Amino acid sequence: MTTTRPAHIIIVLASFLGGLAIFLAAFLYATGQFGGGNGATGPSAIGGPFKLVDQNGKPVSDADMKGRPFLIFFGYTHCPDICPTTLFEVSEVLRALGPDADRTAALFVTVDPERDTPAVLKDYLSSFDPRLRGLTGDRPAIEAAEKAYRVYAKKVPGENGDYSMDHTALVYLMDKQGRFVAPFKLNRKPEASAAELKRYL
Ligand SMILES: [Cu+2]
Repeated sequence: MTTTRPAHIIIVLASFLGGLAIFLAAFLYATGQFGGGNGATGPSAIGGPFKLVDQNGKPVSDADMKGRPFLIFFGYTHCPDICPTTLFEVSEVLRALGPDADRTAALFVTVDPERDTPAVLKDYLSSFDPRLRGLTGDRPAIEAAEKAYRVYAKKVPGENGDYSMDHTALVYLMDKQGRFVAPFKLNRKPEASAAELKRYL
């Protein structure tokens, strides 16, 4: 008879804690402090509309990506280490994909549009796989893309008016419908990364 009461309290407590956990996860996600990981990442939480131009001045929007899985990551050409390394690794994945690379896309979106014009991106990307597309746009267009992909980017002043950019360095894997799948792992053989990407073709 008395056993129902503690059980009831436990259920109430459990649902309260569950609710709290969901709220916390949503809060961290919304504020961009959630670094990824499986389970808590909703399918539509990352990704959304963007309207930018590539290194050849050609308009590129989320609608152009429909029907193909793609990788998208944010950075800037003056980045000292992470961006060039990521661009190199993604180039290796595109090479490993062979002809299938044409059925995917790899988008490098600048967080520094003031310096990264299409011409600057074109010159910079000439050192990497030619199928990489560098995207830029005006400040509001870049900020809209950053917001859609929950990307953090902030200017850090340096010497003599120079500056660097702090930014989210995750590579996102998006499916054919433009939905977020998972952060894309690059610390493995390019063939393994290519095989994962192929599963979404
Ligand atoms: Cu970078």
